[in-house]
Amino acid sequence: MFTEKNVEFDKARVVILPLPYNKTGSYRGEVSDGPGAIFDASQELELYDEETDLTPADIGIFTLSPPELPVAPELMIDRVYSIIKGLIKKNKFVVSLGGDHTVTIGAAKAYKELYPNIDFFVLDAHSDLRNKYEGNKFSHACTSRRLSEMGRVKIVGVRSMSKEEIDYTRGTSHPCEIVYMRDILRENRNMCNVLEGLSDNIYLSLDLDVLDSGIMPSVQTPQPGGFSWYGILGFLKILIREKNVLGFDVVELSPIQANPAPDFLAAKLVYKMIGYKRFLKKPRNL
Ligand SMILES: [Mn+2]
Repeated sequence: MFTEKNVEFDKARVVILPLPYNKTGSYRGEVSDGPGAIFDASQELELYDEETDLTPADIGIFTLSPPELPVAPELMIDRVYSIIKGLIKKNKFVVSLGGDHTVTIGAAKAYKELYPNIDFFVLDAHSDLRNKYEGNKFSHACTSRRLSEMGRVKIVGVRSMSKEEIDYTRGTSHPCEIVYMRDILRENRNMCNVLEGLSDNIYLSLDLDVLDSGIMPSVQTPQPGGFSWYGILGFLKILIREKNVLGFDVVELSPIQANPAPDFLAAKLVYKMIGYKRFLKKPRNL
């Protein structure tokens, strides 16, 4: 569904940008296959959404061809930044599909430049706050650290981090806050509390490993104890209703051939998020 045959680029309000980048990933898997697998699975989904009783695709969704991305992370980030900046200026709501989480840095740079008061909301099992990982400042393990150098970042769903990372959040000079998954599950932090202190304008980055590894094994570094399907939907609904989400990415899908269910989950999640953005937020919906 992510490209309806009768939708032209000029008429589409939502543009899907596949970013099959895989330079810095660790452990295993081909994260560069993620956007293609999400696109393929999207073709099998119903256009009608039974939850909202509406058809989100009516807005016009157009999927771009994957751009040529340089291998060097700094150059890739610059390329992603300029593509996304161009799309925002054309009044497109951009949905980026990774690929390695590093692509988020390019997207964040574009949004921060055009919306200086924007905050970054990251859903991720990992805090990704290392300054360097294996000597690389642009590893996927450093994404939120790079975001925190651009603006305020709230990282939600965390259940794995290093001592270096917790020490960084305890420093006073960096506008960075962690919300642990265990606290969300204990329900001693409801969603409205989690949104406290954030700007109205939000850029959202969703690393699929924030989901429980039982339903989302197709990631490079799976973590137990994450969001359920209805858990993440409930969370996203409140975020999208309460805040002005200006764009988002869904990253780190590393498809497992023998198990396509996570690819379908990712495609459906993206479509749900487009639907929520369109129908829950008034008057600033899509
Ligand atoms: Mn992660």
